[in-house]
Amino acid sequence: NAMLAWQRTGFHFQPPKNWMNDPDGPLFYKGWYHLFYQYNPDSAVWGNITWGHAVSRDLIHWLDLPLAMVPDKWYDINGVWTGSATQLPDGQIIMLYTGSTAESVQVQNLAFPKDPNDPLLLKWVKSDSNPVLLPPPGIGLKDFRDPTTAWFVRNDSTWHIAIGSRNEEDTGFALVYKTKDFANYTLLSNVLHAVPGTGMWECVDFYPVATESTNGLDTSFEPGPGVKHVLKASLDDDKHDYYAIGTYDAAENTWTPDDPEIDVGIGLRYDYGKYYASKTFYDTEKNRRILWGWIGETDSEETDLLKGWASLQTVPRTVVYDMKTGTHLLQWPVKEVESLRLSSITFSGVSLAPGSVIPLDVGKATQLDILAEFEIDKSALENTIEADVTYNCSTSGGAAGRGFLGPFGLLVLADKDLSEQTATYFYIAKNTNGELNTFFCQDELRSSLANDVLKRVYGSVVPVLDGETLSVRILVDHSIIESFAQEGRTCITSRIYPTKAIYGAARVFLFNNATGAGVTAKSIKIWEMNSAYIRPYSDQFQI
Ligand code: DQQ
Repeated sequence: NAMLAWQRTGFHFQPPKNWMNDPDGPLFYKGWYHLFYQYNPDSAVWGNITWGHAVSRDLIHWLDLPLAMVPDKWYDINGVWTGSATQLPDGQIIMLYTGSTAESVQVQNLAFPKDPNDPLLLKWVKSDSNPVLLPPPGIGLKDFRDPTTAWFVRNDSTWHIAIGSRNEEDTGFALVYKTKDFANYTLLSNVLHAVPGTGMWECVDFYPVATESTNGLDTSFEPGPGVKHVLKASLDDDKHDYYAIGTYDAAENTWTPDDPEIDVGIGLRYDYGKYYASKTFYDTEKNRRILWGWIGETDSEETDLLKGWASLQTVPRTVVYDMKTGTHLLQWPVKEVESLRLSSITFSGVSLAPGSVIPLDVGKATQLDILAEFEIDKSALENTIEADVTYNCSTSGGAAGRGFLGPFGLLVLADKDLSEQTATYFYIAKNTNGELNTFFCQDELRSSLANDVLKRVYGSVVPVLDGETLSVRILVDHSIIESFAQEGRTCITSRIYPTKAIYGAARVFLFNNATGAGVTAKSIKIWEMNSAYIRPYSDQFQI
């Protein structure tokens, strides 16, 4: 089936076949980036979870290796679930992961590379001490999973790890354990942080960010001036990844959000689209922090079984503190992805009158990297007294809903008649005090003529500072669209399944559906993207 075949992506990581979910234990080791991932070797639906494993020199081209770990012990017989890697100062790698037992009890386990001299880390050994942690008293046997990368705490010379959980009142939180040897642990008496009503915290991530530079920081970097800590939880209840920026007090074992109104689980999301179970790691090679995220499917399970695979990983993103807003992180595709850029076409100063749709002739349009900048007419902004004060991407009419100052943006994976199109757009709302709120949204409602797929309008407010134009980057790759507004302050990922806007029929348009404002697309640069290779490993392979 050509339509289903077309959905496989060109430059996103996906195993050759079958089901994948969370990224696990990412790290850089002896010249190779390692990505492990939750994987069902038997089918395109979740189950029988093992650790798949792939390596790359550049985070773009991948060799898919044999399974790293399979459920073969009593403590992980029901699945080798999510975990994280820690690299000790002497180079040793510690892998901690959750095992699900035959009774579905969640326990934490330790594994090591069998041969630390093997840069590919092909073979893994599970520790004789396993399980190293059982759910502590008062914690549900199924509410104890996904250990973080460990960080070293100097005042008591121990390594600390966090594990997500919840209580009976549905407060989500991160438990913290300390250890010297990764086999014996002590539970700290208070939790790192808790937020009422957020439910089970999956895949907790906890890391420092520099507030005065864009360098990444090692996970053990000491709290202090010029450093803040990010706490992220994946909420099992609503399947989104929420982060907050705050201050970590290692001696007290507490983390406090800068702004309690945008705390973990109630404030900012890494990505407002289909995105979950993400995890960062510190790239020792290039001194940056890199974020992986699992992008599930929004089509039906039957279709996934038919096509024989399900899920993608995002293009890895660098994460830095946004020094301009001080409230957000900035996420941006790693610069290596630019090595896939082929020819480009530039457009500049394109006027978009209210109600216009303008095709952009870019040739092949199924693998693209798009950079676009927009400016809305100043007079319209100044003359409007009030517009769409209560706008909300998800409940709006999407790109078809017309307001005074939006929507305007791009249509990608569109066919020439626009019977299929996905809109990435800005929408400006203005309150009675003249304050502007800019929304960044992605509208999937007309992304596919198929009716067994979920289609939504995603998005949120994006801060736009004085003097900034509205800018967006969009990575288009067959069935995935990853969009980044204002240098990555707000991000949206969509899985979409066009039936007509495929192969040579896929096109790009600019549009302005505002009723009251002209918009200028100041500059648009569109690259056709090459494919990355993702090759299965063979024993013949020579490093
Ligand atoms: N996926 C894993 C769990 C984790 C969940 C199981 C998040 O460890 O909590 O595949 O997607």
